Amino acid sequence: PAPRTVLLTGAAGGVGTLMRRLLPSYGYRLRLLDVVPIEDAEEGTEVVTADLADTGALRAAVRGTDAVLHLAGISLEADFPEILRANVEGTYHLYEAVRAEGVRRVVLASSNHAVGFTPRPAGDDPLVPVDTPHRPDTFYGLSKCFGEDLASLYWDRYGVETVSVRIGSLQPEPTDVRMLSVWLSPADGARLFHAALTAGDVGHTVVYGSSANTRLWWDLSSARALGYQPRDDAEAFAARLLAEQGEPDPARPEHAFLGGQFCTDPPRWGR
Ligand code: 15L
Repeated sequence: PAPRTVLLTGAAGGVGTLMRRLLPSYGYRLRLLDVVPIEDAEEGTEVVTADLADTGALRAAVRGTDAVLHLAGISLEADFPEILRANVEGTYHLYEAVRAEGVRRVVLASSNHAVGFTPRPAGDDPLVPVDTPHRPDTFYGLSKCFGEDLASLYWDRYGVETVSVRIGSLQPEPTDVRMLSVWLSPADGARLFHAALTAGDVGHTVVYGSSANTRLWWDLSSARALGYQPRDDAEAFAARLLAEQGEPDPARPEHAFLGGQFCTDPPRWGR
């Protein structure tokens, strides 16, 4: 049966806020979890305010759900102890709660920064495949590599299914030339998460998360195999962004790799 009650972790964050508005139209009943209190939840939506380190509260939040969309964690670079606590230990606590409560599936917010030091394809180069080796560009990206491997372990050992989504840039509009390649529109994000929540027998599947961008760098075929049909293309924003910022110069290190600025001068959490 299709999942109905879905726990959304990190529901107060950037992606969480967009998704909690879009996913109910697919028929989901959302339970929202965040360490930050959520005051503006839709009528009738359950809200849990808890840290992932509070294992009792986390188990109670997971209990009775059909699936978890795990977006919680630090979303930029930070010092290693902070990444360790929020992203590494936090994701471990989430999977332990899921295993203990018998929840069948997790959709995990991984990131392109798990493979951020992969060179950008140019000319006739093939798109970056989903099984390209991990090449994290930050401790943040390294924590996403950990999350993917944790998901693999919990599938092989405990039969917990995961779709790990290496999200590009999920925000309302592309704001720089890199996003002409990696943008995931909010509407396509909801389509992709819905596909990841409902596709049959995913085991542990890794997919890239972006719209059908003309300048795509990576291979969306594993996402399409789940039933994802993107409708948006960042190219609609290309003329304006290229006029403002110019064509990216591949000789510059911030334009040489998938991760962009994360490879040179990563934006930091909380600053
Ligand atoms: C990410 O993983 C970050 O969470 C987000 O803030 C963006 O920077 C995005 O990647 C990106 O690559 O644009």
